[in-house]
Amino acid sequence: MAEDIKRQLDPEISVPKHIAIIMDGNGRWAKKKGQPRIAGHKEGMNNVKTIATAASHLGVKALSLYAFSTENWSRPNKEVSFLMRLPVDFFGTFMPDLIKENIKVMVTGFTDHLPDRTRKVVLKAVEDTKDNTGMILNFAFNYGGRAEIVNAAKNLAIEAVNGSIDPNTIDDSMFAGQLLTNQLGDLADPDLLIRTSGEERISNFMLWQLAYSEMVFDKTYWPEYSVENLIDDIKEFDRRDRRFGSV
Ligand code: V07
Repeated sequence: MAEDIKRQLDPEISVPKHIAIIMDGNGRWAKKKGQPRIAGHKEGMNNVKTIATAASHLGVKALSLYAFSTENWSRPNKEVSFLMRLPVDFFGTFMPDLIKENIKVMVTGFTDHLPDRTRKVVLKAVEDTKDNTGMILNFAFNYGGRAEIVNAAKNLAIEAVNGSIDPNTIDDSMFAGQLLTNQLGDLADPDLLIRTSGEERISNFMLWQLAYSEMVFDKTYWPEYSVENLIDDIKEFDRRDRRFGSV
């Protein structure tokens, strides 16, 4: 299986180490099929399994998925509670495959205010896969880019006030050390951002980390985004990377 997927990609092609995806178009996909929005979310969750497995087989080192933003709390209550059950569903069915694939689950986001059951399930998945050495599957969950930057600034301000750092020594790397993605080490910054469904914005996702990333906007709705789409987007990344490298 891993070899099957890998063979679809020319070995000359450079695979991004860290791919980040804004999984957009779930609601519109459902609408197109005359189904409720939550049907789109459910189908979108199933597609996370397909794409995460393929990315792992293609040799991606980290895959970050924007699952829930700090702004999504303003959606209707019913939709929010459905979304909060998706991680429970996800790990309930996909945990054995994650273990088999040697995938390490991480979460980037503010996990303290999540519903109890959701928080527990997510933290357990992180704990249960912490010694895995394969691809990092990083869920941006209750994440917001500005909130992350504000949080980093606050941490440094506190340290400056209590005297443990000299504010004049604050630089890029010290700042990055306070961001939630610091746990990803040298994989913190995505090489490639993909947004599905044709929207061309970053919507508060990884504002700091995307500073130098290639961005590919794919027209496919997330529930229909296939391994072939992923491979096409990696090829587009490779073409840009080559142009850049040849100057
Ligand atoms: C969600 C499915 C994917 C498309 C985007 C909207 C709906 C997987 C998760 C998830 C999150 C954390 C985690 C494990 C799985 C998820 C939400 C929505 C809120 F640790 N898919 N998915 N979470 N959708």
